[in-house]
Amino acid sequence: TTIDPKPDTHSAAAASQPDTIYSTPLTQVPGFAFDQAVARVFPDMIKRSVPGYAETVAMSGIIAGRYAQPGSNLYDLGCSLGAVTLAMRHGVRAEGCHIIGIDNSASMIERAEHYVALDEGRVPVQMLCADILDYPLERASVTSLNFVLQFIAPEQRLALLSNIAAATLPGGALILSEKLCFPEQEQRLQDELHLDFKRANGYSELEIAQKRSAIENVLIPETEQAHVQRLQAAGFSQVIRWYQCFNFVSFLAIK
Ligand code: GEK
Repeated sequence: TTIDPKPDTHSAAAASQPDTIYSTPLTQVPGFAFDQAVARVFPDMIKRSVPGYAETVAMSGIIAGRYAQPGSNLYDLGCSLGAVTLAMRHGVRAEGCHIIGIDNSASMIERAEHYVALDEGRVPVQMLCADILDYPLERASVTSLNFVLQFIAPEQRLALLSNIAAATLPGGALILSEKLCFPEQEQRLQDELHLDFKRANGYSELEIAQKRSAIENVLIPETEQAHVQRLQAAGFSQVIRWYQCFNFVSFLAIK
């Protein structure tokens, strides 16, 4: 696999506006939603909030290079602006593959289509505004859930993973990136480091506090053990943690 040398002038990351959504005091902080305001600042927001995000995106391209099978589909579920979609597009080497990005935020998909149109990759890409909980998947060789399962209601997570596993070809892969939670003592250490990361990226204490209250009950993290057990119960035979940066991890699950 060669790294694409083209300068990053068209991508969502290059075009992003700064995230100032929680910079002024709000009398009541509404629950977090992937609306137009968020879509507009999304690359800046996720880069400054999720340690290791850039690596999980870039390595999705490498993993797609190894696991994509000829004539199969690659899915980017909860694709937001399509960062993983495009990384996969440039990593795939097998012939006859299709990449499908799905997100239920119309604001995200509208922008994602724009970035896909600017990208010069040759693998066919389709961006769809749909709910990943009821979209039929088929002939999947590589599927990405890059920081998405954490936003799905916990009682629906096993059904989603089981659908993905059932649609995955033998030897196919799921990349699952998540914010984790830990036993009490480790939780405190990991939280501190994550907060330091946000401060180092220019978020104020007010922004951090208001975002925290907006995301509570919307982003529900689980332990590594819960994730690994559920991936196995869903039908994946091998699960490894290939990446971790503080409280953010990525698993590779093979059918
Ligand atoms: C990236 N993967 O850049 N159906 C479809 N989409 C959904 C659903 C659902 N039921 N629930 C949430 N989403 C991306 C980043 S962001 C992560 C993913 C974050 C979508 C939601 O609209 C949002 O775009 C995405 O999942 C989560 O690699 O913001 O921390």
